[in-house]
Amino acid sequence: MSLEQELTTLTKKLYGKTIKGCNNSQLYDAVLQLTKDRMDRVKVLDGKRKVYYISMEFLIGKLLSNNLINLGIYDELKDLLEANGKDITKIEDAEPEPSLGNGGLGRLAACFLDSIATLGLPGDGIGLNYHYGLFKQVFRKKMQNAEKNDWIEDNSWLRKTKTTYKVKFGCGTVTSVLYDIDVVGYENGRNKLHLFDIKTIDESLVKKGIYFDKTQIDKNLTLFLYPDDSDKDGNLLRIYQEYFMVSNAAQLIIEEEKTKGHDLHKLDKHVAIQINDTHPTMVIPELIRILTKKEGFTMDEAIAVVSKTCAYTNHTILAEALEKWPLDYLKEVAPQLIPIIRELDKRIKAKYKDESVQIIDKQKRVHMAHIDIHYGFSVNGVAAIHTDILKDTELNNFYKIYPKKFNNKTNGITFRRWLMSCNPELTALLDKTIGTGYKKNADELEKLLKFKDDKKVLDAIADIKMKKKTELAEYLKKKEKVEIDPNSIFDIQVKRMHEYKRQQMNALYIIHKYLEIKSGKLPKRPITFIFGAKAAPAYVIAQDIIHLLLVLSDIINNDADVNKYMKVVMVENYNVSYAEKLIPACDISEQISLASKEASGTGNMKFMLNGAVTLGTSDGANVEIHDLVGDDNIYIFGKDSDTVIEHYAKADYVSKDYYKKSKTIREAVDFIVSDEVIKKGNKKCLTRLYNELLNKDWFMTLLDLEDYIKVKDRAFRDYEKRGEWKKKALVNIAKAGFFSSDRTIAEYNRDIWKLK
Ligand code: 26Q
Repeated sequence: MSLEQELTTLTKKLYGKTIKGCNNSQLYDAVLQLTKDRMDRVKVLDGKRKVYYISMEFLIGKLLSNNLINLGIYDELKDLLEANGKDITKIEDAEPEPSLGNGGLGRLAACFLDSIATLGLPGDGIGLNYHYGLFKQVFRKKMQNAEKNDWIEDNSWLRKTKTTYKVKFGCGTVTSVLYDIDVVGYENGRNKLHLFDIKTIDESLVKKGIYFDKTQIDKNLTLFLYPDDSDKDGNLLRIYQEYFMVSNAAQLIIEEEKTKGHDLHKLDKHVAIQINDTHPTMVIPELIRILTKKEGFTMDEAIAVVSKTCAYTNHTILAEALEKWPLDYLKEVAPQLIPIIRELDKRIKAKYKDESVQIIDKQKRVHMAHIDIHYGFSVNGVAAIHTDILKDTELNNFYKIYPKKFNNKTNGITFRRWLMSCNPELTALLDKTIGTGYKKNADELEKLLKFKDDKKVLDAIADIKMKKKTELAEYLKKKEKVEIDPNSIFDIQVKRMHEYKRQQMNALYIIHKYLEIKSGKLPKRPITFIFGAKAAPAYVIAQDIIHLLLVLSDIINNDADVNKYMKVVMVENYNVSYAEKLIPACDISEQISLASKEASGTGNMKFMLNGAVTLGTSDGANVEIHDLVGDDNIYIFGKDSDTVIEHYAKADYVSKDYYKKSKTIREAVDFIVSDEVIKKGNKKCLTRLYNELLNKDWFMTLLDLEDYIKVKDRAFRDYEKRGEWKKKALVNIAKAGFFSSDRTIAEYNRDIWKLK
């Protein structure tokens, strides 16, 4: 059946209408069904060994375009719809966006699933089916408010399966239900994302905003991702979620192995389990528990085989993000795991006296990462510098014990979404200029370098950038009620709000620029500063930074002397779909974390691929971007990670010293609590932020501020050398091939999973 016949049959069946007769939301339902039917026909990937990627987060974004691209029918369907007077992008608007992740770690998991299937490797994701996911951000009175994101509809990518398991908690047993989402690779086979839910979920528990009774586990378990974990009940709920996920994962893996007739004693020959940060760590003791209690293994046998099956990825060195759960909490949630965890701990204590490598510490807290490192066969960081820091400092004591376990896997992104889907114009230009081979082999993007001096190609890239900026300006006008000039420089920082990412430093630059303009020093070209960021509801200073940005945007955008030269836009509810609009329109990509703190970053890669130039510190994958593009095609500033690590070691960073030494810094910081700002904002929030910067500044904003201002101003000046800037954009695109998640996954497979 032709695509046209297939779609018409569906529109008739669902709505009794022709394609032309349907509205966009009806067409979405029909196209969704058509895509699912086509996906059913794609071969299921299998092989001797299979990987299970377990993660509390899969930030998949909308799936329609991606699936159509991977099936190879996007263009055909687009043309068919167009012939019927319909616009495929409008149809995609009808798809709700799930928010099953916070940020980088969750989005990485989604890119990885795409690449695993694209490389033809058998591998499924395992996670949770949060009904409201991460909160939806709404601004009121220049403050962030959190609302639930209701994304599950009757017709969706989720397929309810017959699989259910029992999961035993200290407080009783719950029954799980499994939902699957199919994952098709680009011109390749099919895997699954398994999302577990509870049978007794009760959405009516959520009364207002994102508040609900945290103690009714049998009703609330899968309502939200990361409930506010600032209190004990929040922490406990998080542990309930983690145990629920891994208990289901362990049961599913063992069931699949048995169905295949595999001997569980050879589990490691058939299964690799990738533990995405420490959140799924309990899968290790849980598997050991099942093998010893139900499958007749001795403890030694179970530990040996599980240790050869599980591999751990570390995504952060921030102390507060490393999970250390009180043993009592774990006991409350999953008492049956306690003897296993104690046994694992006993074996380590017998072997090593060093306190820093123990599993259970003197305060009776369980260090989850330590379980992974001792009882897994691989430990990887997510960018070269991050892995080096793990080896040399953070996990040095472990590295000395297990040097062979440690390896680096620099993150990557799927080009299907972050180029082909979000920037079809650039994709078409690349197809025309270097052929289409780069879609399967991203290194071929380097062919573009041959056109470094080709005016036609350079202009074409610049024209596409202008088109994407114009589209974004139109979108922001509708969505955020703000008018921006596509001829201005688009300087964009989008990522979770966190002090280490230093959005506050960008805010201080903006203040500095504002004060300069007020004093008559005008920029050559207007600048549009764009932010997007959600802050954890319990993270007070992060909320204050959002507030400051909203206040600044109010002051600046409404000041007739200034708004000709600069504007500030903080977009509401930044998510994957928003990223897909912002990233292709960016000129300058802000990657300004305190060196050593951003494990990798992946936004940096998406921006580069779309021809933005990075302004960043020597942190995470910025270091590798720098190596690839060279000094002329990136703006690096600030102190390096060694210097920063030394400041922490010596505890000798005093922010006030920097404040006192520099008039520029003083003026910018003082402005936060000036009458002008306080009049438009909340005095308590602004004063708190001011005091934080002056008296603590744990992430050393003031350390790098002057250099940041200097280098950023240089970047803005360089933007005027249009010919040179266009070359920078071209080089960034050409060198982005390394950051394809296909490369990352090929490395995971070569060094860790060994699937084929
Ligand atoms: C910890 C304890 C208790 C509850 C929650 C957590 C928690 C939750 C989420 C800790 C960390 C996260 C998320 C981390 C994350 O997204 N890290 C990012 O991972 C990306 C992919 O590797 C990197 O590119 C980013 O640099 C890193 O910040």
